Order: sequence, then structure tokens, then C-alpha cells
Amino acid sequence: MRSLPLLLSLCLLSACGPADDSPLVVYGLEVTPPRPGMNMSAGYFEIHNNTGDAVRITRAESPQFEAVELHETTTVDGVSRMRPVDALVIAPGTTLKLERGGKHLMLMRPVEASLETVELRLYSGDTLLLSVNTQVASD
Ligand SMILES: [Cu+2]
Repeated sequence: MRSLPLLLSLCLLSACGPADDSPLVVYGLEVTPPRPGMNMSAGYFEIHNNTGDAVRITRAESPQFEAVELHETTTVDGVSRMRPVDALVIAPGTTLKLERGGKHLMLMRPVEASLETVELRLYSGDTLLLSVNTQVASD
């Protein structure tokens, strides 16, 4: 895969929609509040790839969490479990959906006692693809 141009854009929720022609557009971003006793949140969004190349998100980070993992939930014999995945791949011109019961971001160990706004940074290798902010959803 040829290297992506540096795509750095700040996308506020209200400013983003499927019609946006930025190279990568995130919409429907939602971060759940940490579950009591669980110390982790989930991140869901849809991401649209407006470029002619596949985009591989290989890691994510957030200043508000010690670690962020790329996860996928699968159900085998009626038992659902999560496992880490190496990358989230968005084919050219398509939208990848992160949702409950499917692919998602796992945000582990918040560094602040109360979370209000969360920033998510999505990377392909060392290249920052996108940085997005959202309010933490209320339960
Ligand atoms: Cu998970």
C-alpha cells in the first residue's frame, strides 16, 4: 500500500456528515461512560473513506485513557466475546461501521476521574489519520 498523505483534520461532531468530502470522515461518534467496576469505555462511530486507497487504522490513542485497543465482538455458539484485531480496514469509497456487537474501540483505564470530552486519535502506523472529539454519552 502506498503511503497516505498526511491527513490531519479536526472533525467536530456537528461539522461532520456523510457529505463531507474530507479524505476520512467520522460521524455518529459515541463514547460510552465507563461501566461501574469495569474501568473501560467503548467507542463507536462510522468512518467513510473518500480516497481511492484502502485505509488501515492500526492503532488508536486518547489522552483521556491509558490504552486504546481495536476490538471485534463475535458470537460463537451463542457466546459473545471480544478479541483484539490488528487493523480496521476501510476499502476505498466505503464506510466502516463500529457498533455494538461488532468492531469497536476499547478505551481502557481513564486517566481522569470524570470524563466529559474524549479525544480519539486514529493512526496508520506512525501516521496520524484523524483526530476527533466527542462528549461522553450519558447512560
Ligand atoms: Cu472490546
